[in-house]
Amino acid sequence: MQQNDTVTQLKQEFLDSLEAHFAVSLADATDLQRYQALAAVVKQKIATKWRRTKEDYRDTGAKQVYYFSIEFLPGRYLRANLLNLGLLADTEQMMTELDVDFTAVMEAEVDQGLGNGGLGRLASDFMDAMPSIALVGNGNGIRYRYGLFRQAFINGYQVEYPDDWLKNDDVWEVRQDDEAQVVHYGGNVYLQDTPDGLRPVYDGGLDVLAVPYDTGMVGADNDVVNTLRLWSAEVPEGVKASVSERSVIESISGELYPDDSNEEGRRLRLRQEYFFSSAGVQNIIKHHLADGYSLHALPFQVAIHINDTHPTVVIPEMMRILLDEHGLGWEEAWGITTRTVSYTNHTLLAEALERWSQDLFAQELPRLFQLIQEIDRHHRVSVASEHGEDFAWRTSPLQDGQVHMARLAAIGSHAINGVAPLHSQLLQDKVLHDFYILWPAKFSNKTNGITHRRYMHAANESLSALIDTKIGRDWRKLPKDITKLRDFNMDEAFLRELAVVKRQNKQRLADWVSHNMGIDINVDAIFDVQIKRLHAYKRQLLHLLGILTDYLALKHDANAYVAPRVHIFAAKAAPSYHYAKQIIKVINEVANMVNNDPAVNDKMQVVFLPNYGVSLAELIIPAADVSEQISTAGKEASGTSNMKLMANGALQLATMDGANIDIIHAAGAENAYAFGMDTDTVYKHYEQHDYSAWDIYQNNPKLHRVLDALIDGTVPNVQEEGQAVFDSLIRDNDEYFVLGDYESYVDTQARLGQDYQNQQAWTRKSLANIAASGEFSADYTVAAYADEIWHVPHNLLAQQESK
Ligand code: 7GP
Repeated sequence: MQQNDTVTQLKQEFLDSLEAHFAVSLADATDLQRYQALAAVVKQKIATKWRRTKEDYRDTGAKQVYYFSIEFLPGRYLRANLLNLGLLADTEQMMTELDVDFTAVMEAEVDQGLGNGGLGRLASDFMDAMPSIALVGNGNGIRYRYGLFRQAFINGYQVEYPDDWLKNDDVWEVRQDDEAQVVHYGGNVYLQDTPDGLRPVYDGGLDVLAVPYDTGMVGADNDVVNTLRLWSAEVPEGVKASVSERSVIESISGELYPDDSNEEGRRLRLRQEYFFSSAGVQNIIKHHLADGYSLHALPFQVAIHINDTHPTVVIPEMMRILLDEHGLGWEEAWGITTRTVSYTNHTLLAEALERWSQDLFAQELPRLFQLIQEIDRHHRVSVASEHGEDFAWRTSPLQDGQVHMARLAAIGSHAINGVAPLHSQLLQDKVLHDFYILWPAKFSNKTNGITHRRYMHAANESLSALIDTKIGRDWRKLPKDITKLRDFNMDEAFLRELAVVKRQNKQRLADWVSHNMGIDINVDAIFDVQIKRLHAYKRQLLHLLGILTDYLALKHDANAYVAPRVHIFAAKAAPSYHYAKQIIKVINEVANMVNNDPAVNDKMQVVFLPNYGVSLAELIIPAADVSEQISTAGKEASGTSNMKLMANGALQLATMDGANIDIIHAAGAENAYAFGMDTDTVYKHYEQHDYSAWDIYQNNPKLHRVLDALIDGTVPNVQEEGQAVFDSLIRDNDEYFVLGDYESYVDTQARLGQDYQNQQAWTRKSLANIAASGEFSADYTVAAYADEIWHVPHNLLAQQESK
């Protein structure tokens, strides 16, 4: 009865909203109008909780967490918000009653793509987890005018179009003019003796107004709504800016720098980093003081977390404010700063550890540079006596004309963590080893997590509902409860139902592919999925060599045994990452060749879905049978698609890297397909220089033939790209050991293909993965940050106990 009331009320609100906003009836409204009208209704429901949450935080003086991240990758909000508000089912019913295609309405929302990949999506998963466990945590980032580019393929090449995500306005955000902050760049700075001590005097430079746009982050089934604050760069009021000055200023929040792990950002990127760091810290301190707290209370009232090194300038910026604006002494300011800031590292790739030229840094941020010099001096003095000059040298923020951001982050924070056990170990043992010697207690591991709400409850409603029928609904609140599903692994009827759900999800994806790409894929085949940024270390290439192996086997002998597979790729390559784009071209040409060859067609197909993003992930993941997590061991910090895919019942085909290890352990080795070199072997090869791609090529005739196919015209239209791939593997000795893992990969694929033929046994393995996925919930991850790093309360345990 009550449900019907909610549906009736929602219906009225929705129709009223359509009329109020657009003066249209439902029948005449476009999907976009329907979306915007419904979103406005939802926003209204969020608003009250949001206001109350803010008031509550202020009144109780709760310690606040601020998660600083240069990327957030929220995807669409409507469905996730409805789910968390407990209104998704009612809304679906309302739409059915109104005879409206709800999917089309939801798809009218553009994906907010203000991030590149794992790091940005993790930040958004945390934004979902924090309010859901009643944790006082806010996001702080940049409101890029243009998100990551929209990807299309033309002749198999990646083409990048601007992602104009604000074209139709963003329904969810609220502009907060009275919270704006001025951020200063460049000019000259000199120190003047004043009665209060040395004070900087600024001469020239550029003032930029940072205007925040806030979005409510809705907790699941509670009354908590936290804030994601994204800053936009504008010309300060009253400043006469020339056209070119204006464009310099606006470019600061103009577009997401298409950087992911290895591309170098330059001047604009540094400006962006300072922009949201400075605006955020200034604003936090302003409120802290306005609420009546002393600066010394900062570490007790505020935790600032820096998501990788991009916001590291938070550290010298905080020092600047405490010293220059509030006259604190160095030691007290340093104590406050380091006790407030904590740092997560997300990468082991040496080339991805941020470094800035000191000249550039000093030009753009002259006062901060002075402060970093001072931090550097203090650091050297404090470590040299015990550890020697050499040690001081290689741990100093300033070395060889560069500013080393990871070092600054390690020195200026009280906690440093990696994102999976192996990764955290490697940080301690290798990448940040010197800092581990200095401060072992700063180091910890916080294994990444995902939000099952978005990736499972919402994206895979039929699976979630089926699970409810077996173990009730508690697991939706307490993800680890999903292990109860293990009791049903001999329940044949249940296994059949699971298989039916998987098949429906595969059909849904197949419909999308057919509609958008004009390719009809075989839903009886294994959906073999690799979805992630295109990067050499992630080795999409290894997957491709496997495909070519099957292809050549079938061409040679039409009866060769190859389990039918649809190979599904989705990935963006950074626009300046030439090699990654060449790999895309080769995959697309192989796809073309395979898909148009009737001789192999019933056994294999290859599709590369364009414009990978959160919404596409939500469609692909529920449909996956196999999750390819095949990075070179020791290179992938954690991975998170691995967790999403396991939760949806895909089996991992994986190297022992990042969180793959933990997933395999949780699901049971017999329910995954591990292969390839481990980290020790990889490191030994690097150290002993004993790896020879050439020898492998010469000694493995099958692989030899596959590689030749890239350069002898077998794969058409890839003269240049096929050669580039070949050269990187053979001439440049295959930095990521693609060939070293080839044999093991194809053998494991063959075994997997055999196993798939026994549907029941396969589904049982799939069930084991789903049942083990609970521990990878971001709710637990965030709770661990809260308990061990931020020291703020949450109610995850309370939920567990009250059960
Ligand atoms: C990624 C890591 O590559 C991935 O392994 C991890 O799961 C994810 O962060 C979340 O921790 N890194 C990035 O996306 C990135 O931009 C550059 O790293 C610092």
